[in-house]
Formats: sequence, structure tokens, C-alpha cells
Amino acid sequence: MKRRLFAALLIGSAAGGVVRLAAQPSNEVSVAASKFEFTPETVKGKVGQPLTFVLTSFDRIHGFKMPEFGVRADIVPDQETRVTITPTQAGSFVFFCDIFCGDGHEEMSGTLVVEA
Ligand SMILES: [Cu+2]
Repeated sequence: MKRRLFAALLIGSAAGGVVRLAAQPSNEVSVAASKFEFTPETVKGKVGQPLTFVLTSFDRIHGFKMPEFGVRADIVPDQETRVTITPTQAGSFVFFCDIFCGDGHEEMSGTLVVEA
């Protein structure tokens, strides 16, 4: 609920601005990794809008990989790991754990939904 309000404020202030800065600030989304899921599992983005994943882990080291964007990172417990991408086309893109973390590892994935 809080997050939704914040997003609405951001959109409101962007629309009210007279000049748009050349470099768009990154939108940030917090994603928590744990055996064997990412929370939230679905993340939304927009074409041309940089998006920073702020990744944390509750239990052990996990991986974060998005092949379409050529990025990967280790998610280390008690650390914030930041991965920034800029979608260039609409669609659904998968991200997944690429460090074996146990029996459910193969299912540990999420989706970035990019809207035009
Ligand atoms: Cu894993």
C-alpha cells in the first residue's frame, strides 16, 4: 500500500516537472531471495526506464541472472546487491538463481514484465 502511494507520487511529480533530466533516475525494486523463491516473483518495468534490483538474501548465498540483459550477481546474506538494467523492448524476461542452493533450486525464478 505504501509502495503504491510512493509510486503514484513519483509519477505525479514527474508529470508536473517542466524539464526532464537527460539521465533518468533508476527506479528501484527490492527483491528478497530465499530457498527457493524470489519475493516478489514478478517485477514490472518500462521500456527505456532504468531499473535497479536491490537484492538481499535471508538464508544463504543465491545467484541472480538475467540472460537477456547479460547480467548476473551473487546475492550474499546481510548485503545489498544492486543490479541495474535498462529494458529496450517490451516483454517478459526471466531472472533466476544460478548458484545451486538445494532441492528447489531449479524452480527458483521470477519474471520481469516490461511495458512499453
Ligand atoms: Cu539456487
